[in-house]
Amino acid sequence: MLIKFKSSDHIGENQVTDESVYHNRRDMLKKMGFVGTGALMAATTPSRAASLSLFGGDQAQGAVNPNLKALDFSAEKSAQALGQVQTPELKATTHNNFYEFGTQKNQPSELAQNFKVNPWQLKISGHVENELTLDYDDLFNKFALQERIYRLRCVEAWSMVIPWIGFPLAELIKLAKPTSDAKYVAFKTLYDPEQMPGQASRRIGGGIKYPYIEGLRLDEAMNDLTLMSVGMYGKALPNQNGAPVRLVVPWKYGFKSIKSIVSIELTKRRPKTTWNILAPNEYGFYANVNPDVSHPRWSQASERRITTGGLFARNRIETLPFNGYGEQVAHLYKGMNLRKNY
Ligand SMILES: Nc1nc2c(c(=O)[nH]1)N[C@H]1C(S)=C(S)[C@@H](COP(=O)(O)O)O[C@H]1N2
Ligand SMILES: [Mo]
Repeated sequence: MLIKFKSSDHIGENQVTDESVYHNRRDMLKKMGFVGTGALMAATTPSRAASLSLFGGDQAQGAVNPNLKALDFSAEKSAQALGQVQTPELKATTHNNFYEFGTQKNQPSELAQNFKVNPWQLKISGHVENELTLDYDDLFNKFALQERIYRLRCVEAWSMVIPWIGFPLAELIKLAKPTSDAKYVAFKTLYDPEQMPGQASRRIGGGIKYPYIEGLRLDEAMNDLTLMSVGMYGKALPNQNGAPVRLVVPWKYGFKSIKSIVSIELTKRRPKTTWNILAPNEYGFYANVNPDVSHPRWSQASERRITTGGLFARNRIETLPFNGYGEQVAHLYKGMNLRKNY
């Protein structure tokens, strides 16, 4: 049975931390002596908070994963301010799709623990005037980081609400200065079978041809919703979620949101994409969330929202066109047949 989700539950998630939360955070940081050191000075509006926090403290998970550093966002509070049901951090970091570290949902959080994400190099190339390479620190310092609370809808019909931290992909692309030949953007995940057991073994990696590749049309890439994420839940990304940098495209099925990116290439032709190569009749290039177009093997009309569960949790919800982000993105597909271009 389908249960309707309150409309207030699916608006405003793309908004960022509200002002009161911002001030609370400032107060907290002030108490800790960070305000005035420059850590918050980049924040011009509540939605534009500063880049890295200077927290040196050992966060609960910091002891487990040396890559996790605290970012200066109060994710929990901002979600409350927006009155939405956020997926618990523990779920979002232990129920993963990252086939390079195994096809079982629990495998990436176990098998990615020693993955080395620093040093890192992300190269932006192709039809650009300004080729550039970002190193690990650039990912956190070159752009003002923002918090974006987005729904993530996997093509397998489960979904989460996750507070990401990152910067719009558009800012990076603008810096690279695309030429008039640039029509698409092609992304590539790291290829390193010594570190990624799924790349070394067909059995562990699900028979995908690696490296994992994805792509967007340039106008999709430039949309403000399209995020380069370096963190979640107020911390740097855990390895299993795509550290040190991953894409988040909230109106498309999760497989478009490619993890641990080493290359972004501006291209003239539409790039090939991993799941489309594997099963073109099941996974298209566009992969816009669409309740009206079933996967050949299951319906996409509803989804299982992963929350805390519990007595009052309404876990089965209707899937919305463009995952509820139609207002921001439907215009990109005007005149297109979305059944054909799935
Ligand atoms: N490189 C790479 N990126 C990937 C995947 C993958 O297997 N490899 N899985 C995708 C899929 S199917 C989903 S649903 C999301 C899951 O992101 P999460 O584990 O952070 O929730 O990552 C996407 N990005
Ligand atoms: Mo997915």
